[in-house]
Amino acid sequence: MSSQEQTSRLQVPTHALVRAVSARFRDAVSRDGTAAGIDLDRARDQHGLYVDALRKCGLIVEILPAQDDLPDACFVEDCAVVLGSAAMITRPGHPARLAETVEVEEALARHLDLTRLAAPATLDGGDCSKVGDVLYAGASSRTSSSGIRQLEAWARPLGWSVRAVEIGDTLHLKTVTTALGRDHVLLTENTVSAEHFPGQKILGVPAEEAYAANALAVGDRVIVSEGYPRVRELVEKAGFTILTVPTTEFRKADGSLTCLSILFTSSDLRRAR
Ligand code: CIR
Repeated sequence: MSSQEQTSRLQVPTHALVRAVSARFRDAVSRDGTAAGIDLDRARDQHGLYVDALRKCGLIVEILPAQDDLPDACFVEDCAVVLGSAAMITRPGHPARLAETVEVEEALARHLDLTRLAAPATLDGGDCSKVGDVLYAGASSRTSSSGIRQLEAWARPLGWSVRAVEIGDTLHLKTVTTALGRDHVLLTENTVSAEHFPGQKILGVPAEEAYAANALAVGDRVIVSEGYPRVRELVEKAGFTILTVPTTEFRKADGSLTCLSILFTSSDLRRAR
């Protein structure tokens, strides 16, 4: 791996791409039909607080307008996987979400070198987790084996190894584990094996706080969902600075913190360095 690649891997992101909440957010995909109970005003307030937290982490936030005919479109994470100055535009695994990539691709093209996942493969960004120098890919109902093969063919020349992890009927890999950086990983107990993550300090999330295993790290700051004291304590004790954001309405649509943004370092800034 070149030193430039190593630098980009360690880079703290400078930008976040998000998309405002659809007026039809109550029609979002949800396994237990809970999205029907979303309070739209509250969801929009919570999205605003999320954007505030991203800014407090020092990120420049680009907000795409809501797309009312795409109820799940605020969950932009699933539309792209970013590695340094490159991004793969995905094909989300739920058919109702396939059209969500169009505006995300337009926005990221201004900053990153793009590759598109080819049909009929599918892959959700929520299944992709960068830990150290490994890109983990959840083999889920949304991410196909051919999607993971394409991910690997794209990521390997960029200096990443890809490791597939079977996640059973969990929605996404990042539903149960997120990397915080500095060799720390949040992992819900009794889900995927900690042996997948050699050399990492595992912060075991108890079942009653499983939802909060999805946290969003930006450098030394970590955004944690409000109302999960054990996870907050775990992350704080590991030396990170905590920001909390309420996410009750996104949870009703099976979404959590990482799902709501794509973090990247702008190529404009890279050029200026
Ligand atoms: C879905 O089922 O696709 C959305 N309602 C939730 C997606 C959450 N995204 C994520 O975890 N990356």
